Amino acid sequence: MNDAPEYVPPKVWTWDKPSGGRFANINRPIAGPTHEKELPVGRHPLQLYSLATPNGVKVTIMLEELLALGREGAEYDAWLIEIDKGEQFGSGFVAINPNSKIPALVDRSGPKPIRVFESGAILLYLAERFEAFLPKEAAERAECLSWLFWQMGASPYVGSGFGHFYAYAPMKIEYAIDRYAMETKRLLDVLNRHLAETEYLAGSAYTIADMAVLPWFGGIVKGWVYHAAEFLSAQDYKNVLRWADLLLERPAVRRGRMVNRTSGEPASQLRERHDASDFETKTGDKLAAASE
Ligand SMILES: N[C@@H](CCC(=O)N[C@@H](CS)C(=O)NCC(=O)O)C(=O)O
Repeated sequence: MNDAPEYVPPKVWTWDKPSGGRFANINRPIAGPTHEKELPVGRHPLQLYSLATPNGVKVTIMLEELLALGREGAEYDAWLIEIDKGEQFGSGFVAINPNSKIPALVDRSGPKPIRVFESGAILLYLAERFEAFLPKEAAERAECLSWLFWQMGASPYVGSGFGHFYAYAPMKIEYAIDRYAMETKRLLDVLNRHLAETEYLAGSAYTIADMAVLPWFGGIVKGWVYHAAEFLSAQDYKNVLRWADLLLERPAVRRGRMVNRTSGEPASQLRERHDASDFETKTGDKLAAASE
């Protein structure tokens, strides 16, 4: 029995108190900038403004994969946007993403800078621009785009639904956790059944669909997203685990996961990336040793 008084919604909702929970300080019901702040610009053609959340990591994995493939035009500066400090609401960031969410990319290789926001759009933009990781053949391309957009539609149930109520909400609400755990498990089962039939999501080739899905659903089964692997019985999703392990062997995936990371093992954190050599010299452990 829950003895808390039942919440009766008023006729009109108003923003009169903080909502509580992990991100209460940055949640607000209006868009637009909260302060003036220009974005820094580095020397490379691509400027990424991000953080190593599952949505951010998709793009850094793609950029590292493109560089590993020898696409020199994919050299990039990765600037850190600390969302818990509200940096996504600075005027410069809002100008490149009116939705105030990481990741956002600016391609400065042409006569006019091109902004791209939404991680799925960024992956597609890069795949088309560099002709990589997006199949050309119609059926495989359709499969790749289907799984890419599946991820974009599915992850809010995992993040804003399951993750929010399981890990971040100020109180544990059984109804909400049940509702979103059920949906997250259903999504994992969709993936697990598909990966019983195919090596990668779009078939025999590794594509942007794998890069998009790995940080969320690979993260759930490997336990680094919301530490919920046991709660969701991750061991049952054997094909998802097989596929996640296959991707995690890729050096570019490992590097991509380090960029703009601000937590975890210091050796796994490269807060900003401005050169390929930064992975050797600028990780958290190296910076700490250098300052001793
Ligand atoms: N659909 C967007 C979602 C991006 C998103 O939710 N980003 C989060 C971090 S994972 C964020 O920037 N949150 C800041 C905020 O909500 O103020 C995408 O895939 O790019």
